[in-house]
Amino acid sequence: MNKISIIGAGMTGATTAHWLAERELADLVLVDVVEGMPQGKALDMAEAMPIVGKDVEVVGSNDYAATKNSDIIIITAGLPRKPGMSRDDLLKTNAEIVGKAATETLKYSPDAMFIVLTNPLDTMAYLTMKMTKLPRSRVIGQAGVLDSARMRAFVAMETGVSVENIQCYVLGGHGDEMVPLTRMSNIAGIPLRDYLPADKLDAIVARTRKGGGEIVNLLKTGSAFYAPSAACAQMAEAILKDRHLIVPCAASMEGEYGLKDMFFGVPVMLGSNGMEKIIEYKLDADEKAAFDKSATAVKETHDALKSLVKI
Ligand code: TXD
Repeated sequence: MNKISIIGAGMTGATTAHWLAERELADLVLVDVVEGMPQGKALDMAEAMPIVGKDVEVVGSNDYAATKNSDIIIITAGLPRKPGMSRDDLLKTNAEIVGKAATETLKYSPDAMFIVLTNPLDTMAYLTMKMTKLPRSRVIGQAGVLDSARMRAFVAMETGVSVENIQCYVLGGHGDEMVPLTRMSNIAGIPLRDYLPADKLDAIVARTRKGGGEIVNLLKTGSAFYAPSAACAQMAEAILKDRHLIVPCAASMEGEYGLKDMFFGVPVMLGSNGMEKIIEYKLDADEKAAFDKSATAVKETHDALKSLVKI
């Protein structure tokens, strides 16, 4: 059986474990700093396995040693912003948490792939690669699968067509400047722009960009977790099953799309070698401008990180 360890057993971490257990994809370890919590959630999930008929071990721990020999490490550990805390304060705190999680788990699982979820996403994935010094194929950030799924869900709600027929590609940084590529998106092969009137499509694009905020406003405490964790599970499955699945993820850029020394949301191929390939779309002038704007925003956060933490 494969082994996946999830660092941070909060809303996204525990729900990722839930989706993965249902797929009987790997034995699972939940690690958190809160005493008893990962153990309790893991035990509860393990007790559900007889009901769903899956032979999966689920254990919780406060010790990174429990992650030994994992095939995949998923990092969701982090703090949300508290009153009085600046974005830079949060950046520094989460950088310490994510940096430690990445370097500690790597000691126990030197061959693992890393999927990063903690915000600010692109920058935390960048930090993970820098701190672990791993090749870029082994560090992938989750954002685009989620953002694209949100857009697909909104198109399905608008049209009544099955979500399976709807393909959408949301690229760029995981922030307000993300780039929903409507030209590449389609319903059963029909370009979205031909299927939907412009005003409806514009509304879907705007809603996608603010998709995270919409959930935060509704929940009042905490942020989205079902869809983000489903996205992590899909990425982990693509790697373990060597699917060569093309999905938008945050990847380390080495000249693709004219970008370097940064993580950015682009279509990648996921298989047993991790991030196996970056797919380069031919962008038109408007798309390129939107890409550049988003890249500038991501770079700013990368630069803020570099001024706070030595990497
Ligand atoms: O698309 C995306 N990338 C995102 C990102 C979608 C949803 C959530 N996104 C971000 O993931 C969010 O902004 C946060 O930065 C992370 C985790 O979100 P989640 O909703 O799971 O937060 P919780 O429920 O607060 O869980 C975080 C857990 C919590 O249990 C802490 O005790 C734990 O992280 N934590 C730690 N675990 C291990 N080790 C350390 N050091 C640690 N510090 C905190």
